[in-house]
Amino acid sequence: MNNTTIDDDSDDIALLVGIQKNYDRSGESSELLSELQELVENINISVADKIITRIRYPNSRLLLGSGKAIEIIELAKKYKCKFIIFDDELTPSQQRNWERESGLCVIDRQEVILEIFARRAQTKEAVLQVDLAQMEYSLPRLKRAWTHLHRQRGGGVALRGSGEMQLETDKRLVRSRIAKLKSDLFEVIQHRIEQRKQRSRIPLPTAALVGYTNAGKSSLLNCLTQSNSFVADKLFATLDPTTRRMKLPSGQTLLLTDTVGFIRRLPHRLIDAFKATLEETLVTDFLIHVVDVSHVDYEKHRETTLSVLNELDAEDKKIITVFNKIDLVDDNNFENMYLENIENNCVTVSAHTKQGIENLYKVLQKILNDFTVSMNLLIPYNSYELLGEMRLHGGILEEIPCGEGVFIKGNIPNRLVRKLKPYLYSGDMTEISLMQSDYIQL
Ligand SMILES: Nc1nc2c(ncn2[C@@H]2O[C@H](COP(=O)(O)OP(=O)(O)OP(=O)(O)O)[C@@H](O)[C@H]2O)c(=O)[nH]1
Ligand SMILES: [Mg+2]
Repeated sequence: MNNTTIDDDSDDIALLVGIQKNYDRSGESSELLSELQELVENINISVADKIITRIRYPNSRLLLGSGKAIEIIELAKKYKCKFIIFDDELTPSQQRNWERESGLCVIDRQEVILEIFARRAQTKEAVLQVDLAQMEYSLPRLKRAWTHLHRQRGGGVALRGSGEMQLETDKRLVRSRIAKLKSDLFEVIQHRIEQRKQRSRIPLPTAALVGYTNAGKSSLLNCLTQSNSFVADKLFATLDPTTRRMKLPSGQTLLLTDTVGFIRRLPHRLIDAFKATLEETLVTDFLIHVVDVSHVDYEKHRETTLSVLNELDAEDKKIITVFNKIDLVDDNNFENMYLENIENNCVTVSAHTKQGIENLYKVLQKILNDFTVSMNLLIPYNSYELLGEMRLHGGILEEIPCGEGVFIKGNIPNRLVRKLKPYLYSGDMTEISLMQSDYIQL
């Protein structure tokens, strides 16, 4: 069989297959299959039909029994499908067996997600990360009858015949490309670590927006910071972390970082690949977990995000839960229901209509108060640069120039407290007013 490339083509049609195992919660496979349909449509493949098949034990050759496999292949041919797409992971040999039996391109959810990431990646780092994940995915699959969805499977490595000699050459090429990608990535990551170090010199509290894909993280970033990050009704619209400065009504400022969304059965190699990017999330002071509450599966989405955070060892971070898209939920009393609980840092909002944003400000302020200490300071004129740092932070409540320096009353970030301790002012305000009047008279 010749290697064939699957490109963007309006005639690309797929049959989706979900597997129901004995221990699966009822309804779970059909929810996952609907999500797979959304993913598949995101790469311009239309879905002819979705079928769920029950299995007791996975079959090592085809994952499911051969009778069922024949049925699926016949159905796919009846619909003139180019693809059979499994929601469950196929081993390289199962994938090969399916392709041999059907003569069609047989892929799994992992490969679909990898393809979406490949199409969305914009920055050098994201491109390298996805490229590496795709290479590692395809290395044990080089014997496949069909090429990767990617135009040139092997990322520029032209794959021709399927003879053993050719296979060895292909493997060598892919391995050397993997090594090159790793070393390029190392450099890019070093550069970002340097940038992060520079950013941490600014003593602003930081938070990351995390959550399931399409929950509205970028929309919330735009709503809170009056910026215009890329928002789209697409899965994985954001792949690169974007950081923006946000100001609370109190004048206090914080840095917000938008991140890549999560999804159920996110390929492990992608979590690994994006670990470096996601680490940006982990170095923030706290997390804002955005949940699309208008989605029927929002509870599952929430659990998935929490479990990925767990894998990233971020579960101990303080988390604000923002139930977004409340405008799409019919029940007007919804926000008064069990979800909204400012004490527990849960709020319901709409990034579109701004409903509930005031409550989010309140929760953010409450959290920021934990990162700041209320202080009265007298900064001498020869330490003016400290004043600059405090102004940047935005926690200054009063600033009074007087004879000996500038009197500051403010909420000072924990990170600056040690540096500012020598300038603590223990006198009272009358003295400051007196000093100020002396200063003005001069
Ligand atoms: N009705 C309504 N739609 C919203 C709201 N917030 C976001 N959306 C829509 O939801 C879709 C996804 O929004 P994004 O902000 O791109 O979501 P995201 O979480 O950044 O998604 P990824 O980057 O793909 O992970 C877009 O079509 C938004 O317009 C909201 O509060 N109400
Ligand atoms: Mg986004």
